[in-house]
Amino acid sequence: MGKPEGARMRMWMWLWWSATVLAGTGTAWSATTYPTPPLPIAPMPSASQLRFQQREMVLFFHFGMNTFTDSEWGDGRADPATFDPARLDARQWMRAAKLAGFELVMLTVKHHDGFCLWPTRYSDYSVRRSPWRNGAGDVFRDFVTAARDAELDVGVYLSPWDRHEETYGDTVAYNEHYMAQLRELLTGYGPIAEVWLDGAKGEDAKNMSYMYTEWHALIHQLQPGANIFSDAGPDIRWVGNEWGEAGPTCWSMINASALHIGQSGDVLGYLNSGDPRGTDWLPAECDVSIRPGWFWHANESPWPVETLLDIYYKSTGRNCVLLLNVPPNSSGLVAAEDLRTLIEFRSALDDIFAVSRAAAAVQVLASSTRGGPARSSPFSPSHVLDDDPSTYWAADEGHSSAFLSLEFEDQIQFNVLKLQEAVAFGQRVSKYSVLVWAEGNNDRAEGGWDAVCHGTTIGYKKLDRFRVSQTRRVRVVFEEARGPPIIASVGLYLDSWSREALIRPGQNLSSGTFQ
Ligand code: FUL
Repeated sequence: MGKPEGARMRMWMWLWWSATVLAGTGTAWSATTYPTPPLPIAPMPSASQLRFQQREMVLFFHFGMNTFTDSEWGDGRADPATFDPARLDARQWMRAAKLAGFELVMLTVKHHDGFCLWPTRYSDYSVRRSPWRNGAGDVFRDFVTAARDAELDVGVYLSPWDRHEETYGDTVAYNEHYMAQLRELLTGYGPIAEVWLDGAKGEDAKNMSYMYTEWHALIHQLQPGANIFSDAGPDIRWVGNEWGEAGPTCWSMINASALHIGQSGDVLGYLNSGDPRGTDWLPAECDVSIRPGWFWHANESPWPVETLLDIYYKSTGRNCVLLLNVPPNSSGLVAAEDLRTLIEFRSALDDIFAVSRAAAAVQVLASSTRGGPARSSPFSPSHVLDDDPSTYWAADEGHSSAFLSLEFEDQIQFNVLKLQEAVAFGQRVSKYSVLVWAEGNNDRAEGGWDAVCHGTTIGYKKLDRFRVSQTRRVRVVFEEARGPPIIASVGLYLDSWSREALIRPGQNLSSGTFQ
């Protein structure tokens, strides 16, 4: 039989009281009514793709025979005796990576010329035949050891096009050769976080087919945590240019069936912006060099830090990962001027993003919140201010347009907005605006909202720059989305580094995001 009526009543009162006290004011949930997290909207990222996006930047090192021959695409005929980096010190490369705040470093262990930076058993065109360390050196080993010591993850670029290897042109023999080299690299050097493959090929290249399906399967078999980059994935896609610029609209989704490695000429725009109806989660990586060339050349210098910042805003700040190349010089060191630029780049980023003005908000209001507007809600709008990417505000079911308002006690000043979706639930927002409240004055007695920026996609991270605004109230209106918006973070910053006129490769300078 049940408990007597009085005891049952007291139990319910106690449950109600403890839930209310624990939850603070407003609606409280008992265990049975606790609102569930929202349904994701497919496609969704894998764990390693999420990890990839959270890194935000990767440091690329182009180093090899080209470093000594002043070339970009070696023909595979340079004498191995030419490779002799007298002061090679991979620890210095890692110091550069750490100072600049990178977590993953990637090396070109073989570029198109076929010269191998590790003593492969499958070719005689390698460091083994060079005078460097009397042929007993292994650049990749040094690289991996230094990276592990510095707690950096490792990626590897093994060029499919090989201008030296004599089996190149024979489909079966070369695929066997390439896969044997992949095996050496993926079994002999510990965990590999990224494998970078490209479809680049000269017009004079011998005709043959690469067995991508088998390559990809082998990589995932040997290194299940590795993301594979190529024009077409399967884990990371190319952004469609080599100057590090994603489209202002950039979805992590795309239809991979429309992409083919090495045949991206017709789909550069598609790669650049992704596809809201895409069935595959394939976030983009934006490769760009700190200098005009991918390899080090004595007569080239790094871009100014303002250019790097602009690249950062247009890659990391557009839902992509920036893959920045810093080519070590012929002594085997990152050149002093590159190091200086990297350090300046880091201090600019720290200077801009260290303090979010949004953190001073006394209140964050939302047009709706999943499960109801309780302060203790697991989906409360206040989560957009914490630094925890796993907490988020979720608009209520059925509300694919919604807004967040941040209220401040004192006026704040900012010219950069950061928005982050909780992309583990799929990418959703396709149109938003940012409004600031203008206090009443002679022209406008009542005050009103002014738009400072309009955007389309958000994704893992979106950064917008606009004129300096001063206000006590900021409202982000999510106008259109594939479902209720789920926002992990809102940040407001003051950037005094960016300039409207920037010198950068391959870009129309008048098309900045300033308004
Ligand atoms: C391209 C190559 O042809 C360039 O030399 C460079 O390595 C760049 C990152 O990828 O496909």
